[in-house]
Amino acid sequence: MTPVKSLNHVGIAVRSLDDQRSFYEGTLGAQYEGTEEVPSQKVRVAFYLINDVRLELLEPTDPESAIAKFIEKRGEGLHHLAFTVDDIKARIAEYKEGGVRMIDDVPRPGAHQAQIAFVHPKSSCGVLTELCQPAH
Ligand code: CMX
Repeated sequence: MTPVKSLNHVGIAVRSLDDQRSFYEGTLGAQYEGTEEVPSQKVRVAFYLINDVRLELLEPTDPESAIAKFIEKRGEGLHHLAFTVDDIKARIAEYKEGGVRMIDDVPRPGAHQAQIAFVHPKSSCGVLTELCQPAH
């Protein structure tokens, strides 16, 4: 198996991006990088940087969003870990070949024009895991 490159971001499900801003920016002192809508995932995301650690806060934009369902069932909180890869199609093929259960067989568009694909939490110790190939 080809190792992932690095931790890309930590995903946190929230009801409201605006309500969390004072904690992440004001209390933790994280650097706010901006907000983006990701229609394919039915979410609005805000990125914060703490040195080289990036946090992605995810707010649902639709009751059918995976994030809305997550919050409904489990409440707000840690949602996923995303790892940087440099050839996402090859990694998906490799993982499937190795018996890893993928949610996405083909990459889908994520924030910042990245290509993303999720490993099912049943294949990753209960931690929803995202592969992320940045646009640049
Ligand atoms: N982390 C860990 N486990 C999770 C989870 C999460 N974020 N979300 C769901 N689960 C677990 C559930 O607890 C459940 O476990 P049990 O069977 O033990 O109860 C299992 O996964 C199945 O969950 P479910 O509620 O029956 O199924 P859902 O319809 O909610 O689907 C999942 C779950 C993970 C397949 C779905 O949320 C998904 O496809 N996620 C990937 C896409 C996504 O999360 N997009 C939002 C982020 C977008 C972005 O980063 O841009």
